[in-house]
Amino acid sequence: MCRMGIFGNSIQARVAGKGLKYLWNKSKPFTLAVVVVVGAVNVAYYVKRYQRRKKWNSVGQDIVVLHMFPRGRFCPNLSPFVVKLETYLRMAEIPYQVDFEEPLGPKGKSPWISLNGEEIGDSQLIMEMLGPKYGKDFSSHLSTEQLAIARAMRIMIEDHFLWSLAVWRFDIDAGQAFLNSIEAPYILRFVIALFRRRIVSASRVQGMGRHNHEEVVEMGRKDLKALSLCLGTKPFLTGDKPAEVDCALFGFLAQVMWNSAGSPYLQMLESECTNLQAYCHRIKERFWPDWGQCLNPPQSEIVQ
Ligand SMILES: N[C@@H](CCC(=O)N[C@@H](CS)C(=O)NCC(=O)O)C(=O)O
Repeated sequence: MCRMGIFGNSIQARVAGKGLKYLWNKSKPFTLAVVVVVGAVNVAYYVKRYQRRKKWNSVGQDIVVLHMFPRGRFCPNLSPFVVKLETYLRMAEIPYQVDFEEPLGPKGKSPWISLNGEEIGDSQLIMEMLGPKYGKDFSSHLSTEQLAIARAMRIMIEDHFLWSLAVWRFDIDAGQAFLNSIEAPYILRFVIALFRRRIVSASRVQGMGRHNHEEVVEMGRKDLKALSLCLGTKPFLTGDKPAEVDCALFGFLAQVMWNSAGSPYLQMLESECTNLQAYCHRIKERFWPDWGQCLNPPQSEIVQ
């Protein structure tokens, strides 16, 4: 159901109004039955929504509830932005709980958080809000030039490589590696098939989806190469210490490492860009000692 509830916005309300008028002229009892059923569904939706919020608000003061899609089989999440934010919560040692019941938040995207009754969307905005609130700044020692490079790398990965990865995931690979990376019942597989079509058409609107597959892959490879060169032999992007930018980079590289079997990007990490592979393992070992437990199904031994 639409997150705003049935007839939750004015266009929908107008279309519904016209539809009801038409039905009313055709058959009054049938129209009344439709109104009762739709009303009941709406009430049930809002009751459930209210109950969930009551539960999230009772987790405790200053404890973050992180809302996300279901866990993956090889990586804690198939959304790079979820892995980014969860890695950050771990790095900043901010107490949090996870929720899978409502993965899409106030901006219609995942991840989002609830904190002390407030609902906040967007991984980056959330991190920028949590840092000062919990007194965590992992970039305070960086020069303005380092900060500028970190931002450029993050945007390259989150706003450009994202599309090369999305086109590979949902178009070139037709969702195969994606579906293999998640325990999905058949109904969810159907939803994912619809989601896949949406992403492919979004990639055309964005522009990446208009290139041929070779061009898309080459663009993604160039991004990874640039990131690999920028990382060089440093343990983390900006030096010896991990910073916020590493969470974002890890979120994406983790998708390549663990959720993109057979991709040209994974091949690259295993050949030309082994420093990115080592970087992934470094961050995983440091912030995800319970990695196996965060998979679905949980794994007791270390999954590479
Ligand atoms: N800028 C957002 C991007 C989040 C995002 O694009 N999430 C995707 C999953 S990777 C999503 O929720 N997609 C669902 C949709 O678009 O309906 C952030 O940093 O949180």
